[in-house]
Amino acid sequence: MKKLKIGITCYPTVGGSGVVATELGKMLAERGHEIHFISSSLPFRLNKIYHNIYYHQVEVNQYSVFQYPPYDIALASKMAEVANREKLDILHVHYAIPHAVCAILAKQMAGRDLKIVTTLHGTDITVLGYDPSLTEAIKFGIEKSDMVTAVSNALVKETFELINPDKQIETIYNFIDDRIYRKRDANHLKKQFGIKEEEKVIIHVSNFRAVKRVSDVVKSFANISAVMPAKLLLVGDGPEMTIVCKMTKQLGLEDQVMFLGKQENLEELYSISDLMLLLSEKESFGLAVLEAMACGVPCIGTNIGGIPEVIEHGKTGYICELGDIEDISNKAIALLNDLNLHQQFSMNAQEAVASRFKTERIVEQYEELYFKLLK
Ligand code: GMT
Repeated sequence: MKKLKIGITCYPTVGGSGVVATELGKMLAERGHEIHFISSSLPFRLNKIYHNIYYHQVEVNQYSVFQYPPYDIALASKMAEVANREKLDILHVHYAIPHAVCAILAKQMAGRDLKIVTTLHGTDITVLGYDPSLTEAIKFGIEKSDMVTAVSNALVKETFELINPDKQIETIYNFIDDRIYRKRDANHLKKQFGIKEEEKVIIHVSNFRAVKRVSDVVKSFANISAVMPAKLLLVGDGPEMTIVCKMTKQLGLEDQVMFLGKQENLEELYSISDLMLLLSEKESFGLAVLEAMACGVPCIGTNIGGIPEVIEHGKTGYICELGDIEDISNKAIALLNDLNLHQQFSMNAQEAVASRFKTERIVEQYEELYFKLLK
């Protein structure tokens, strides 16, 4: 099999798209391809030296004549420079804007037959798609890419409804590293956190943006903890944190809600959890749900975006309507009270990850797409 040289650009800071882009790069490198990350800082999951992986930092100088530093131009220039020097076959960018648009410019600057693959993760479509000043740029980025993928069927549908690009978009689901995300013995953590044996553990992981509706998680937890001993692990940080802390205090839940902030080794936190809640109002996939499922945690999610494609209602968890706190709480309580059903959901969740979201298969789907393009 021919080994490819692939440039990858993503937002390198904490976030699902950066995680997926980095994990894909790592998996492709393990399969012998040469991977060049081109981004503003080192992707946070590239925390050690990996064979076949190179990193090229985009430097943006601040000149007094510019009101805003020209990041997009600097990125395109770096992409072109790396593409020519390293003889890249493909630029795989995550997000239509600015990354796909930068890649198109880079291809022209490089003057070589560089193929552009763009993966849509949602935020640029669901949020920016509503901003008329950017719609044409997103459409341009999609239409001028050689191939476009999206992380769920729901996102493909939404992209056509909002932007209607003249382009085929293929769904390739997200994946996790199945060697890391699996159920493990992490009972020492329960002891460290002071969680009692009889207490049920509910977990929520996000970047605490308003769309994640973390306040709905706390409200649902208030109902759950009213009828059974329970703890809520809130993992992550972001703009809604202050509001959520205030609400926790108002509901008198300070002793039951643990604010853990940004964490690594999430697989250990999932492994001590009995239920995951993701109650977002926008979510093209919900990577945290997949991570939790891989560790055997049943999930309750909202009937939004790609979440119903990840959680199978009545099999690996439940799908509830957005903001329906009563239904969410009732379903959570019933599941946590029924040990047999909980065990079955936990097994189903692990099986679903190993079949529908099988890491190897999904990486192969990207690989097949690259080879198809280069044929
Ligand atoms: O959800 C976020 O706020 C982060 C965002 C991102 O761009 O990193 O996540 C998006 O991409 C993830 C990976 O594909 C998906 O799992 C998330 O569902 C998606 N977020 C939204 O659609 C809001």
